[in-house]
Order: sequence, then structure tokens, then C-alpha cells
Amino acid sequence: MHTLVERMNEKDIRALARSITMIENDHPEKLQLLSDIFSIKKNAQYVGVTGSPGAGKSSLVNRLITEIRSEGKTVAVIAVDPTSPFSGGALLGDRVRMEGHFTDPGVFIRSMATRGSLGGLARATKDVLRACDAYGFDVIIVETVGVGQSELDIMKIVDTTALVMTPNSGDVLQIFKAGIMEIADLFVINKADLQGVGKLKSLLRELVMMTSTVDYKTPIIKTKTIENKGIDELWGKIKKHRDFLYETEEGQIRREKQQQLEVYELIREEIWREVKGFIERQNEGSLIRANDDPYKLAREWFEKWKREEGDSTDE
Ligand SMILES: Nc1nc2c(ncn2[C@@H]2O[C@H](COP(=O)(O)OP(=O)(O)OP(=O)(O)O)[C@@H](O)[C@H]2O)c(=O)[nH]1
Ligand SMILES: [Mg+2]
Repeated sequence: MHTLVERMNEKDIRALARSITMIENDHPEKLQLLSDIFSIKKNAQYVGVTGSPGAGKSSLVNRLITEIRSEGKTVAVIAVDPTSPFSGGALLGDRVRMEGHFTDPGVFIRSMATRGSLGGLARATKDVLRACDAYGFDVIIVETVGVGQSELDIMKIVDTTALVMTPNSGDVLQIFKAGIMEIADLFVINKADLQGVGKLKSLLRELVMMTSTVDYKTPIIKTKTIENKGIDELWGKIKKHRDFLYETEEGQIRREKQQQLEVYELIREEIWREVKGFIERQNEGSLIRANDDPYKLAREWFEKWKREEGDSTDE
């Protein structure tokens, strides 16, 4: 086993930090490291918090940390910032927002930005969540601004996704269009101290009626993070959703589907890595000229790779 993983298993926080850096930088030992990480994974509860910029996600996470810590559980928070090329902005904001927890050894907070990682930000984030799990945090929270496909992707790995909205922000339609509604296991109306809560709530109620299944009805929770209101209810509902996943048949099916998607994703990444390496070894300079047919070219390279390397391990 990788020495870093051995050290993580013994709750060495520096080993966790080093592992995360290796994941982010796509270190050559990454895949081996990840396999070892997976082999010692515990059974952390994964929670996703997503929603429009400024909806109050970090403030909410900050309050959640306190709530979770009061149960004696440890928490890791990964804040993803896909918009900025530097993690500086997000990190700074989160540092202010989650200030009270930075000296608590039971809390680990880390920001991730777009740079690095071949498989993209989503892949790297998922791997980092796994590393936190292997280290032994009880709860792992990932905060993302719900905008792009890569963030929807991240949510595939978590048990429970909370979608944070605010009254009168008009973001419901946008969120709806982006397909984020479908991945939400809980709706949070934050800033419930502002006007327009009733309207948003009835809109969400209608939606819940359309999407609920026999076993699970998406809860709508009102929170006011500034006054610390609704946080205990939110945490309660998050735990309830996790019970649904682990204790009902429908939940099991959902989890299996998620896991299957991940296997396919890893296969895709591996094949892409292989074929790209193959092409780069054989072809110097530009792969394509202005008038070439990209479909044909892609198929030709893929066929060539299959012939020459794709099944080389068969015999
Ligand atoms: N009125 C009111 N303001 C709130 C509430 N919760 C958060 N805010 C404010 O909303 C602003 C944004 O809060 P953040 O927690 O940084 O929001 P965020 O969603 O993490 O923002 P990004 O990470 O930048 O997308 C801050 O000024 C908070 O003080 C609330 O319940 N009521
Ligand atoms: Mg934030």
C-alpha cells in the first residue's frame, strides 16, 4: 500500500493534504494511490450543497458544520470553484464564512479550482472526496455553484444533494433549465427572512408533487442562516434521506445506478488516456488539417489504436 495511504489510515492529516495535491496535479502514481485509498474507504456520509452564486451555500455549510460537530461527528468540506482560475477567491470567502472552524481538528476545509487534473475538475473532486472518506471523516460536504455539467457530475457521487434557493431571485427557472432540479434530494429556501418565501414554496410544492415517488417525497426546508434558523431541521432531513438510500429498495437502486455510472466514467477516462498517449507517440505536430473530416479521423485513429495496442494484452 502507498505510504501516504497508510499514514492517512492512521489519521495523519498531512498525508491527506499531500494525497489531495497529488490528485489535483495528476501525479503519475495517482491511479495506484486512488485504488489504495478506495481499499481503506470508510463509510462517510456524502452531502452536496449546490445553488446559485450568493444563495448562502457557504453560510449554510458553516452552520451545518456546527450542527454536525455537536453530534460528535467530524466533517470535511470541499468547496469547488469552477469559475475562477485561482482558488484564491473562493478560499478567501470560505475562510471568512467558516472562520470559526479553522482551528477545530475535527473539521477539514479545502477549496478546489479548475486548474490541473486530466479528467477534469469533477473527476478530481470525486477523488478528493474519496480521500477524505479514507481518512475517516464522518461527514463530507461538497459545495458547488450549480452551473455546469461538471457540477452535475460531482453530485452523482454524493448521497444527498441539497439545492439552495432564495426568494425572489428568479433563479428557479434557470436551475430548472439546467437540469439541476432533477438531482435535488432536498430543496432549501435560504434567506427565508426576505420577501417572497410563500411564492417560491408553492412553486416548489407543485414540482415536488410531480417528481415524488412512493418512497421519497423531496422535502422543502426554510432556513435563515444569519439567525441560525432551520439548520437542525435541514440536517435531520439530510440524515433521513441517507436512511432512505440505505434502507429502502428504491434507495438501493439509486445507489447502484450511481456506482455504475462511475465505472463507465472511469473506463472512458482510461480509454481516452490510452488513445491520446498512442496518438501522441505516433503523430508529431498537428493532428488535423483545416479541411479534414474530424469524424473520419477520430474513427481511423481509434481503429488503428485497437489494431495495434487495444488488444495487446489478450495473449
Ligand atoms: N438575509 C440573509 N442573507 C443571508 C442569509 N444567508 C446568507 N446570507 C448572505 O448572503 C451572502 C452570500 O452568502 P454565501 O454564504 O457566501 O453564499 P454562497 O452561496 O456560498 O456564495 P458563493 O460561494 O459565492 O456562490 C452573504 O452576504 C451572506 O451574509 C440569510 O439567511 N438571510
Ligand atoms: Mg460559497
